[in-house]
Amino acid sequence: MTKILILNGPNLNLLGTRQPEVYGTTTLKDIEVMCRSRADKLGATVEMRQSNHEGELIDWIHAARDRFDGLVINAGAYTHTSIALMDAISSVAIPTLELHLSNIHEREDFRRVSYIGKVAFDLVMGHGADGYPMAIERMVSHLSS
Ligand code: CA2
Repeated sequence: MTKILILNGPNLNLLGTRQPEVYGTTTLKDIEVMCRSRADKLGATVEMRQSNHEGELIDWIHAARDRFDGLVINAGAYTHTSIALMDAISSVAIPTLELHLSNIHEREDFRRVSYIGKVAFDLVMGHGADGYPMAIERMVSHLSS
């Protein structure tokens, strides 16, 4: 069975509770339920985690090496700053999909740079919470092709 790890970076624990005009009203827990349901339909399993700490995200990526077939990551603001996360993804060589709630190409200039994008095979952005099950779908189809 295909096993997918979904990682969420800093501040995404606040989803659904602050700035609903930017990030919507769906909580991360709701998103986890949506992902699990989509994965079930596709014969896959998902594990979802969130951390506000770069090092913890890196440790989880390292540990994913022999445990997961694919990584879906919304690295939050680390997307635009973290060469360390990019290197961690390269080092484990797990197929990785970059995910964002918002369209990072239509926001501030500093959000246009993505280190995650340099090591990801695909990008889903601008679909809010619906982007998560969409990303699961794309990951499963990538892994089966
Ligand atoms: O659009 C996305 O998914 C982002 O990864 C979200 C990050 C942002 O820094 C990236 O440029 C794009 C910010 C996550 C903050 O999440 C919050 C959620 C609710 C309330 C406040 C922040």
